[in-house]
Amino acid sequence: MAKLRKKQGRTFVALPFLCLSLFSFCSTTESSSPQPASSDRNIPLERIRLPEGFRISIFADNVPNARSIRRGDGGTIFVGTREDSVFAVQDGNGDGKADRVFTIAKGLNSPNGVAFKEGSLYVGEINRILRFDDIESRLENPPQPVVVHDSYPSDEHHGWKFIAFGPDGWLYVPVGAPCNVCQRQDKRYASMTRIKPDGSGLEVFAHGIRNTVGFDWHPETKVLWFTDNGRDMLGDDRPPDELNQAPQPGMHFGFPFCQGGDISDPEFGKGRPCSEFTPPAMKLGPHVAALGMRFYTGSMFPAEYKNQIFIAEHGSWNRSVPIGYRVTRVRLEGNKAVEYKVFAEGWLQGDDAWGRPVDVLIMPDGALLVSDDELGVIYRISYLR
Ligand SMILES: [Ca+2]
Ligand SMILES: [Ca+2]
Repeated sequence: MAKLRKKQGRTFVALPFLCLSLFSFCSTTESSSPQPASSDRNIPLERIRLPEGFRISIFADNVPNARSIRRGDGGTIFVGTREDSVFAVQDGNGDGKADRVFTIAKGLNSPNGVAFKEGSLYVGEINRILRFDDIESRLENPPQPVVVHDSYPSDEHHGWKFIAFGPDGWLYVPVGAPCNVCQRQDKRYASMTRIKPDGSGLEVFAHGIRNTVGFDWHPETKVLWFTDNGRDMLGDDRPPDELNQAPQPGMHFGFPFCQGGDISDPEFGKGRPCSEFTPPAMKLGPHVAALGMRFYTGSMFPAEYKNQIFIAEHGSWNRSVPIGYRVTRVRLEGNKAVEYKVFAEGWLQGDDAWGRPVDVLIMPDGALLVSDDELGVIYRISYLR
C-alpha cells in the first residue's frame, strides 16, 4: 500500500514537470459533455444603462472567466480565458440565448486569445499558438491541438494575448511589455507581431505598444486599429488609455518613451521626444483598461453606428476613484476618430464593480455580444426599433 502511494505521488510530480519542460501536449481534450449555457443566477441587468431603444439580455452565464470571444463560420462562439480552459458556446435555435457550453481544452497556459480560419480554431496561450482543426464538427470530442508556434516569450506579466487574423491572412499576435514600464533588447516586447497561419515568418508589425488586448480592421479601409493600456503609477488622471491606428507596418506608438501621445515618460522619455512617435487616434479614459474593440458591421443598430468602434473597458485598479467597467463607443468621420462616449454602463456602482466587460463581438443579426470575466457571462445587446 505504501509502495503504491509512493508511485502515485511520483506520477503526480512527473506529469506537470514534463509539461513544463518539453512543451508537450498537456491540454486535456477528452470528450466532455456539454453543459447548459444558463444557470439560475440572478444577474442585475436592470442596473445597466443603455441609449434609448437598446436592451441587454443574457446570452450565456455559465462560461467561467469569459474573456476573448470569436465566432466560428458555423456559428459557434469560442471563448478564451485567463485561467486554463477554452469554451465553445452554441445557440442552436438562434433565439439570442445560448443553449450549450462545451469545454474544448483544459490545462492551457492562460489561453486568452481565440481566432478562427478555414474551420480551425486558433488559441493564443502566453508563449504558444495552438490550432484545433475542424473544430465545429468535433465540439464534443475535440482533437489534440497542433502547435503552430511556440517561441513567444513566457513572461506572465502582460503575457496573455488577444489574437486575430488580418485581412492580409496573417495572424496578429501582440507581445505586451513584461512590466509596468521598461525597455527590452528583444524587439518583440511591447509590439504587435504577425505570423503566417502555419506559424512561420514571424515579424514585428508595429512597435511601442505597452499592452493591446483588442484590435480590429476597419471594414472599408482595412487599416488596423487597436486599444493600448496606459502605464500605471503616474497619478489618477494620466496617462490616458489609447485607441490607435496603424495604416502601415513599422510605426512606433511611443512606449516606453512617450505615454498617451504627449507625456514624456519620467524614466525613459529623456532624449526621445513625443514628436518621434505616432500619437493615439483617440485618448481614452485614464486607467479604464480598454480591452476588446470591434467595428460595428451589423445592420440592427441605427445607421449612425455603422463602422463605428465599440470598446470594452475592464475597469481601473490604479486609481483612487474607479472608472471604466463599461462599454464605450468611438465615432469616426472617415478615418478620423472624433468622439468618445459611454454606450453601456452600470457594472460599477459607487466603488463596487459587480461585472467587468472584456470583449465585444458583432453577431450576424447585428446584436452585440459582450463578455464579462468577473461573472463568467456573455451579454447580448440588441436594438428594438
Ligand atoms: Ca437558443
Ligand atoms: Ca502610445
